[in-house]
Amino acid sequence: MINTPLRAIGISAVFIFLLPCFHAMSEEAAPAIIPLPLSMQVAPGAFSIDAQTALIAPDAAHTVATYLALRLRKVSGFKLPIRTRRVHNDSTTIVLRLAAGTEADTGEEGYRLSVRSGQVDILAATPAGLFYGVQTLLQMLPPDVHAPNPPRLAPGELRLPQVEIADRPRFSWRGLMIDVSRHFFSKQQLKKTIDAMAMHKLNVLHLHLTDDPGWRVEIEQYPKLTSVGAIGDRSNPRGPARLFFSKDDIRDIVEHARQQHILVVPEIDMPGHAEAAARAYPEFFDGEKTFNPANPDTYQFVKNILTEIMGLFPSGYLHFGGDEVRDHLWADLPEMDSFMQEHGYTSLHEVEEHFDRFVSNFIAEQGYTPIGWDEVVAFDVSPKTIVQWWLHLRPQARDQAIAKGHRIIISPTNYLYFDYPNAVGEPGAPWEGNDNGPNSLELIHQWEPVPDSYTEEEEAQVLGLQANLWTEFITTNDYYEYMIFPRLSALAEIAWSPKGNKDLDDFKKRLEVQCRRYEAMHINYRTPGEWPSDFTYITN
Ligand code: TNX
Repeated sequence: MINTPLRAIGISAVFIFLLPCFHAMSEEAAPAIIPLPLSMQVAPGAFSIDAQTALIAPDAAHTVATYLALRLRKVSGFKLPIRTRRVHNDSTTIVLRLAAGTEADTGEEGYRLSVRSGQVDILAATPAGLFYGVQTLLQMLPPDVHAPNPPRLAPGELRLPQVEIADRPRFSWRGLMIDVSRHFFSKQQLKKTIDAMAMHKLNVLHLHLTDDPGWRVEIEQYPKLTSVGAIGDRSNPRGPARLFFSKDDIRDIVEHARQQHILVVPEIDMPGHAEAAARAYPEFFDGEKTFNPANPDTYQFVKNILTEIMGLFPSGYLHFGGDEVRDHLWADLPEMDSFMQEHGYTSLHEVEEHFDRFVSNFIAEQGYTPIGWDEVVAFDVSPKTIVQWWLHLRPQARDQAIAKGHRIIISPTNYLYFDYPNAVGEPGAPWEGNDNGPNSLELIHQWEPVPDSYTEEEEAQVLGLQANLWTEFITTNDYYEYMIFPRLSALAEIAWSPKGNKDLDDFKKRLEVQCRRYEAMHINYRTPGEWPSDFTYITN
């Protein structure tokens, strides 16, 4: 009787005494990794990177080892040697191993990461898997490791907690689209975006290169596409500047992305959303902003452009748009009647189908995978076409694509449109009558993108997820980053981490560290729950 309360006091005293230590230990013990790995066991102990640490990597892993060595050199000044095998006087080693047999448990992009006191092991089936293991390793170090020019860390700060991680992505397509037509964003800004994507283990950068306000990519056979079509943007239609990427710029962006296992997928939007090209070559258009499908020469024009684009983007994917083909003047074209008669068409719907089928088949015949916005599902396009579902009010389009056997990418407006506001009253696309979010960080993180009703086979047709940054209203780099970050962290987590209950509180705790990383990267992220009142943005 007397013992009980005393014992209780004794026990709680021990707990009160120990709690801070446990806390401190668990802080070191649970690194803030975004996206959350599939499994992670943490134990007391650590691995310290110092001037004596060696990187061990076979030839096929050399590129990833060089990347890691460079990142570590920037923060430490250490020139860590890279060797193909251990030598006996190596004191501590970081071993990168490629083993084809591991594919069964890591998948193509997964990895295992083990940190013990004297050795770190990263094991994967592919260099991409090793690269993601390295990204996880970097997130275990202080946030400054992510700075473009990091300050030198003090010796002892390069400590990795002892962990065993097994990780692999849920989806193979983890993308972000940037619209460089409505407003142009520089090569430097795209490279900065690519670096941030790599930290999040995202792997597709989709560039919306053409639209009504501007044509943003050099095409040698049709120089007016940029000398005329690249003038101005949505805020300043008359320019004066020509804003576009030269072929060298594109090669530079593609290479920067490739080094970080990111594919750059070009979009040439057609037959609609093409006013910039129509200003340059009106002979292939309907008098306004839509390609003229009744002119036989239009098809050669399209083929020549797409051939140059494929030469420039080795990703193997080409997005041909196909969205919002409306307000065209096809019915007024003098050659339309005979075109329809010749093909036995009775509606302009069939004419649009004719065009989309031609373009998707041409892309597929060249060995590229065509991609179209979900409008194309209404047509008999190449079965190889990946359908990108965006119209959240039309889930039938998504389901129809699945039923027709297409692979799909999920990017509905009400979750993954990063041009939509984060919260009510905040900056974002102010489309009137549009269902405009808000697409909050929390909403995205808690969303299950694949309908429950899908069978396993249907789910396998879902390639993955993509967020889209349309830029009608986004005029500055600061605004652009404010809309992307930190929502990109939520996107990464639903695209990479396993299906199932996602712990929002835990995510938000990890996000605090992620925001320190954003600061190190000079990213103008939105502080969750706040936005600066002096922010200037267009509202119409
Ligand atoms: C719809 S999504 C569009 C874009 C706009 C966007 C604005 C899609 C395929 N078409 O042209 O920029 O909405 O949110």
